[in-house]
Amino acid sequence: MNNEGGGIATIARQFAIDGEFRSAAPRGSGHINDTWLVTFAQSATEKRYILQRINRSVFKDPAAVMENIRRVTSHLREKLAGHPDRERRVLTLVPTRDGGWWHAAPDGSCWRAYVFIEGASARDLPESPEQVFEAAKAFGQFQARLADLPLPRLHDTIPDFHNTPKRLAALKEAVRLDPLNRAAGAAREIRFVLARENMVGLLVGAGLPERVTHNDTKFNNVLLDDVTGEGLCVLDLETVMPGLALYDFGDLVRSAATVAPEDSRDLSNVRLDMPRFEAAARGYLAAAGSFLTREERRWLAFSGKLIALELGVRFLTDYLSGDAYFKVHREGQNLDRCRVQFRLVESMEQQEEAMHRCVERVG
Ligand code: ADP
Ligand code: GN1
Ligand code: MG
Repeated sequence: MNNEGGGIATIARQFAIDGEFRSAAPRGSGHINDTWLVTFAQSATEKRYILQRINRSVFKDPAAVMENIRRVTSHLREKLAGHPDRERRVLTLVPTRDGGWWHAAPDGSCWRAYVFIEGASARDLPESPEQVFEAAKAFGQFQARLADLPLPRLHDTIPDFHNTPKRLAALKEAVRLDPLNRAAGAAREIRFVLARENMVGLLVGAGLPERVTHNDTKFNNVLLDDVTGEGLCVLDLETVMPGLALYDFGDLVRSAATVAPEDSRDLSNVRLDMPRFEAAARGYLAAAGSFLTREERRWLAFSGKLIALELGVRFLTDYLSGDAYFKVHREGQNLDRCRVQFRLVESMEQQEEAMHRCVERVG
């Protein structure tokens, strides 16, 4: 991902940004979109923005995605009225010069821009339980602030995104088709999933309330303040849509209550880290505890295991299908990612009782 021969400058100029384009550099480590940090000279200073190319094969309806983001950011902004640091606590979309919220380029690609939030960072892995607490609190607050989002219902930007039974069905189909003859080399992982088939339908079948949820609460989708360490702003809003509160807690647990990279090839230090899990539960409940039902609380400890299994299934499906969905930077990376998630599942199975006790203690 480079400046693509000045193409980024041309795209950036489509947005209503004053001043002269200066530079563009790739940003972040997301698996789906392409993100650049772009700089414009404005009088004597430089101002920074985030420019993103929306992945069109993942997000089939960019207009629906952008309408959701627009509604969600406006609502969050209202909720933060009067907050002295409001501009750093919610994403600000930059309109295009022709008054839209996204730019459709002649080559069919779709782009959006945000004001860059200064003095804050997103990390792939937490450095401490305190950082996990802050991220969890920010995601809990995000759900709390969106609980009274006025109707209509948000668009389902990716239908059945966290429908684990359908994710399993897609895996079985990939195994059946096996276009690259990779299934034999992943036989252990396929067996691992089949042995856990009975857990995939538990959350969707639990009769839990539908809420507005983020659905991609990976640790690196929240900015932490560089000075105070506070969980400042939730990012990556394309999958904000109706869902279960537990999807967000579960995804945070699998990405933050851990000490190893998501694609680690050394599985020896992949585990559910209990101090980080406790921090996730404390942070999330500090913000979301007021609205969660007793039934939702009952599933908190389970949700991390389910989302780890589901994500492992998704990585494995993509590996078998030829790595068309998640970006890969080396051969076998999606299989490595799958193995990490499955190792996390095993670790959570081993610590299930302790996780339940922890939720009860902090809740
Ligand atoms: P992806 O879908 O590729 O994960 P994200 O929206 O999460 O894209 O953005 C990728 C990275 O860009 C983030 O992890 C963060 O470092 C940075 N980023 C995104 N938006 C902003 C923003 N408004 N201000 C500062 N940094 C941002
Ligand atoms: C993708 O875009 P990013 O990197 O934040 C994926 C998530 C996965 C995550 C795994 C739209 O998130 O569902 O949990 O990778 N996003 C989408 O790292 O599929
Ligand atoms: Mg992201």
